This record gives sequence, structure tokens and C-alpha cells, in this order.
Amino acid sequence: MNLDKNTIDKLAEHLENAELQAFDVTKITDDHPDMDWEDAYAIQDVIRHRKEGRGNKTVGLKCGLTSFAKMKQMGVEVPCFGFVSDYMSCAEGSEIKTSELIHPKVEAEICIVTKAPLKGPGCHVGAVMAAIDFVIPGVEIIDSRYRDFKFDLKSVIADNTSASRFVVGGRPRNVEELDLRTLGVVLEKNGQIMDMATGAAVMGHPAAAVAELANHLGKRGQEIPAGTFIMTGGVTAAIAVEAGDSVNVRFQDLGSVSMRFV
Ligand code: 0L1
Ligand code: MG
Repeated sequence: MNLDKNTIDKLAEHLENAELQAFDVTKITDDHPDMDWEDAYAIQDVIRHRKEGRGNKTVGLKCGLTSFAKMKQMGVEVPCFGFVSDYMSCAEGSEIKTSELIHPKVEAEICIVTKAPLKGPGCHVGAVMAAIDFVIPGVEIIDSRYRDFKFDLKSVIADNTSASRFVVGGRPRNVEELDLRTLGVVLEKNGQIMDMATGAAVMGHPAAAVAELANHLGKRGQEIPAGTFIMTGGVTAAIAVEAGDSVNVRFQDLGSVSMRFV
């Protein structure tokens, strides 16, 4: 680690204030070019502790930049990981207030809930498949706190991977009833198809993203507990939304998830 505790705490407060008060900031590596990966996750951890200290429950984990298209767009070869808090969860069909957000985008995500713990290193798709309780469709609303989306991966990790809101809905299914790789997803905004993809867009198999998450936590002496809700990462491109937009995402065999931005 290259940053001291005081700097990590200050950066966490800075980024969390930007999230909670919906203002944008410049990427933190501009002022801290020596920030390393451990520093970035340490800042994210402080943000999580700040929320939990105020009584917000951490209700799930997220994998980010897991689609080959998004990795290429960002010029990265590894995914990133974050968490979601209780207040980020929005009901299916609900109205999402854009006044609380900076420049939101939506992306379709195949989500899972685990029934057994997963611990890396050495976690793989087979272990993840055996640990899945059920699969549920979701939409993540990402909202990078960085001005004009000028960021790098370390700054994104510190900013809790742009986590902002999420909606789960549709129809939960047992994993044996699905082929997660060929599962088709169609994302519509205001009735128009904006993007479509299949589950294989996520690292070849959405369970591979969860295995990476378990291996990432394993390096830190942590595991994914049973009963964890996990968003495996955007299957589709992230699509910008504004007040007045309606989004509906159709998931093959899993129903649909919709929301309106006001
Ligand atoms: O959920 C994610 O894939 C994280 C995306 C982070 C970068 C962005 O805000 O576009
Ligand atoms: Mg995402």
C-alpha cells in the first residue's frame, strides 16, 4: 500500500459525499498517482464501514467490468468488485429519482444468491454452480462519481465500482433449469431495443465472474458467505438514462425487470 490511513479515510469521505450528495469529482489518481490496488480497495472498504456505521446494511456484492466489451472499452483485463447497500435497492417497477444521481446508466445483470460459502483461491465455475441457490434477473444503475466519466480502474474501485441503485425482479429460477451462457437478454429504453446479449458476454459464463470474486476475497482472507446476493456484472452495454425514461429488460426464462426514471 502506498497511501497512509489518514489519506485513505479522507478519500473515502470525499467519494462517499459525492455519491450521497450527487456531485461529481475529478478522478482521485490525479492527486494520488501512486495509489495502488490495495489502496483502492481499502478506500472502498472505508466507504462500506462508513455506511454500516450509520446503520445501512450491506445487502450484496457486485462484479464489475466483467463483460469482454466493457473490459475492452476500459482497456482493462481484470474485473473489479464492489458492494451494494440496502438503500440502493429499488422495487421492480418503481420510480428512480434522477435528482439523487449524477449521470446514471443502466445495465442488465444476471444475479445469483448462494446457498453455500465460496472461498478462493482455486474457486472455479463448477464450485460456483454447486453453490448457487437460485438465479434472479436484475438491472444495475451505475453512477460513476467521476466528472465526464474520466476515470481509471483504480479510481473506479475506490468509488465502489460506481454502485448506485439496483432493481431485481422477474422470476427466480433454479440454476439447473437454465443455460447461463446462452441466456438471452434484451434491454429496452422507452420501448426501443438499445442492446441485446447473452450470458456468455460475462467472462464466457456468469459463474466465472463469481469465481473471480471468491478468488479476489480469498486473497484477503475473506469468503462469500451462504445466502449472498451477487450481481455478476453487466451483460449488455451500459445505457445512459434521464428523467422521463422507462427501462424494461427481458431475460430469457427469467421474466423481465422494469423501472422508470423521474
Ligand atoms: O458495474 C460495473 O460494471 C462497474 C462499472 C464501472 C465503470 C463505470 O461507471 O462505467
Ligand atoms: Mg454492473
